[in-house]
Amino acid sequence: MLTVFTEKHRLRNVKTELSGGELVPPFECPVRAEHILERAKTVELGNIIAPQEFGLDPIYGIHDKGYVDFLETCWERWVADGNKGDAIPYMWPTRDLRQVIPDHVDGQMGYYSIGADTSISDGTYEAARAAVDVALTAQKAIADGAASAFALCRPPGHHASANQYGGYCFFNNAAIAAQAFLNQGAKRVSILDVDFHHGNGTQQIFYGRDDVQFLSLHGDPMDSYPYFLGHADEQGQGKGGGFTENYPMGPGTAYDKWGAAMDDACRKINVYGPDAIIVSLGVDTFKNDPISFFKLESDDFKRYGARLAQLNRPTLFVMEGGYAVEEIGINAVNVLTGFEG
Ligand code: SP5
Ligand code: ZN
Repeated sequence: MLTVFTEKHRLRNVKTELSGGELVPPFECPVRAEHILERAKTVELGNIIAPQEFGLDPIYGIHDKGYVDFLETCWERWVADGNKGDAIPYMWPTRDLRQVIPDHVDGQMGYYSIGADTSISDGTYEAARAAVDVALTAQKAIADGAASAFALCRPPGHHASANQYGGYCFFNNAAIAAQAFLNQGAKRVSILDVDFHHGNGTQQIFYGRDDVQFLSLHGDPMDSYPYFLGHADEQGQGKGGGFTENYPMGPGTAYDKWGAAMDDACRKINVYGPDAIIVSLGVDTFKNDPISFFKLESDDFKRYGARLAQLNRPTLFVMEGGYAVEEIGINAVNVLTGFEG
């Protein structure tokens, strides 16, 4: 399987994450991608190529221009305002407040974010742009005839909506790739999100549409980030009704239950009959993940990779989360080798 990777991911390298009331080293850190790349080389997964540049147009197909402009200028404006640390929001336009976009960078951070877990610093925008190019280059390989490809994206994307960042995500790499398939003539695309966390951004982007089916297996939002989306009764709206499927699962969920949900999702994908499948590949379902509560073993990643291969459709893997850094390479690449059989 082809892997697309760029060293530009290292530009995403914030100092701090607000976690548990402290500023800690970020869970989403550069060594994650390096370990996955090393493992792909070790098992000789296939060629590794650098991305082409696709520019801003595919991003504007999914994200608002005001949001993109904000991400491009946030850090320089934050520094110009005299701040020393990473840019972290602290005020949001919640429930009964007005949704007027403020001029000040502090207010815009609140307007354009879903939470405080995602700091911004120098290079964040450029790395997020490069991650989109990684996803689109892998998408193009499939459009050109490859059966599958691996977009080793960093930063991840599935928590980013049309106009909000958070959960370590800025541009929704998987959503942008899905739109590329459609623009090139695909009638239907399925996005299967196996990251531990609900893919709220992807769900929001496609909630009212019938040309992208979104399915997510994740920690029950009653107990887990992102807390405010991902319940089983969210199934799409308008002509998107029935094209969103959520499988929230509780603390301690192991492969017996998780694999059954995966099987059900695969059956629903077959009924939908997509021209391509995008797997939002987070491996934070692993038993040792520091911020998650599922109990998958390393071999389980191979098992569900093999299940995905049975769908027998063009499949684009887009890297999302996974924070057990020592095992992240083995777990992510196990999905891909399991898929290749
Ligand atoms: C792509 C992805 O996997 N994003 C996940 C974002 C989760 N961010 C919140 C993590 C909270 C960790 N700190 C909680 C400490 C509570 N004691
Ligand atoms: Zn996650």
